[in-house]
Amino acid sequence: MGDHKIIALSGGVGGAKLALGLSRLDLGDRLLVVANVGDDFEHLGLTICPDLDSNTYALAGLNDEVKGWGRADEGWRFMEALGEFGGENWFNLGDRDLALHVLRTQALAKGDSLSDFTRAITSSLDLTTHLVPMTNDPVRTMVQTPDGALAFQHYFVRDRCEPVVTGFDFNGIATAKPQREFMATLADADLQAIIITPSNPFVSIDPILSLSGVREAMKVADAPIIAVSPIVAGMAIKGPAAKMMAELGMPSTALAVAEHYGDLLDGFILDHSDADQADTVAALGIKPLVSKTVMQSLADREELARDVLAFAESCRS
Ligand code: FO1
Repeated sequence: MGDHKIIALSGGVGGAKLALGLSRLDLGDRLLVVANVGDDFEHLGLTICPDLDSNTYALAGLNDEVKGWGRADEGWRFMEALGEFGGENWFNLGDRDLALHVLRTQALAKGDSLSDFTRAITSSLDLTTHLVPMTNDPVRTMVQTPDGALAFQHYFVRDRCEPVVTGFDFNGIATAKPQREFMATLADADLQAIIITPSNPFVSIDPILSLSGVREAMKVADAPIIAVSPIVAGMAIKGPAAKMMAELGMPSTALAVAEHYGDLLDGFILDHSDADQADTVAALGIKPLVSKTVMQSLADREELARDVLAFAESCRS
């Protein structure tokens, strides 16, 4: 293979799992993972970047598989002390995880970009996969509810995804510049595939697609655009995607996700349990592939990654 390049658009848990699978296919530094930053927020004076961190920890094998976020082998003594002093303890920061937030806050304060800092961390972890934020500029997802707008982490963690969702705003999106390496790779003649990982379409993928120039650049890119459904048999593997779809008046189906991404897609991968929706996906002009999209083991992650790349190849020809 030439130095074909692959871009994976990733949010939290689901995206990070597929990113890890892709990173194990000997793609070396030809894999670029672009992480959502809409979940980021300032908390206790720290800049927290959950989706960048989920992808960093997953790629480095440091992630907590049970919680789906943060690090394995974690301690919570900081949180205990914080609680004892009456500090805000609704957002759990592990003792090891805290180091990343403190260093990031320090780096940003001295003028480093989020990309610079992320590169410093991934190289300190000897990662060959390139991981970049979708932008270096601040973008903050606001969740609209009947009782007003909620900052994303207030919706997702503090309020446990209970509020009814009526829509989303991505504060800062109009002026945020897409990350340089991301846009350069989209324009790269050797680009082999653009993968929309099985992350939440609304709060993980849409912020990336909403950056100015990104949709246009993806449409003119030489590579096929493949999405993996985050919905399996009407449910999200993890997180509020299915609940959001129901509240937005959409069916909570893989097909509805394909329709959401619409004419951006060349291919869409559904799980075996949703094989009956493949024909309707095809009728949208999107090539369907039925595969095993639920990733429990490391082998599942690698298998799906291989399927995605083979499918992209078949969509290209
Ligand atoms: N998610 C939770 O449900 N509860 C938490 O206390 C929590 C803490 C946390 C700390 C650091 C971090 O990087 C992620 C954390 N998450 C937590 C997950 C986070 O809210 C989500 O990963 C994303 O924002 C959505 O994918």
